Amino acid sequence: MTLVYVALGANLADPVQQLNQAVVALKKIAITGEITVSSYYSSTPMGDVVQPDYVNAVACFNTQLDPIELLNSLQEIEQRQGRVRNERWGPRTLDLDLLLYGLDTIDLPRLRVPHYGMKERSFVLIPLAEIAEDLILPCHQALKSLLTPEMRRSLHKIPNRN
Ligand code: PH2
Ligand code: MG
Ligand code: MG
Repeated sequence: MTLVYVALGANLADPVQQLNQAVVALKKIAITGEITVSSYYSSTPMGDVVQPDYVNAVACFNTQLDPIELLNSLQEIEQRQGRVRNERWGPRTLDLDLLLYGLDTIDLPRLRVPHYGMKERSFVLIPLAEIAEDLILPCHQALKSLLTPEMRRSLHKIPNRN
């Protein structure tokens, strides 16, 4: 059994509803159906593509799936919710990124864990810190040491039901 952290993001087709639906799906792959989900946050898009603001959150749960099985499950959920893989960093109905798989470091063609961009992204670190404030990353860095006041200012909590 492994404790995993997954980042959720959406900016199309009713993003809050997309995240709500994804949370229901994640519960089905979590042991005993228990997951912890951060608040939902509105965040401006990272990258150069002009697109709507994102709704982002982070979820954490225990699973018996191995990393590739978990990745397959996450991609299945994305696809069920209408994800079309097109532009890099472009808009999407649902993005589920595996951030952490226990303390494992994974470097496979399909899967790099910890997620390569997580240490710089406010829309990952702020919700992650909300549900795991004392987390130590596999590289031995404390999550708290990565947070800056600018990161905190860049995100806004929003209601998780609409
Ligand atoms: N995801 C992207 C590209 N840009 N920007 C924000 N704010 N949040 C995201 O989840 C996001 C993004 C591609 O995965
Ligand atoms: Mg992704
Ligand atoms: Mg992503």
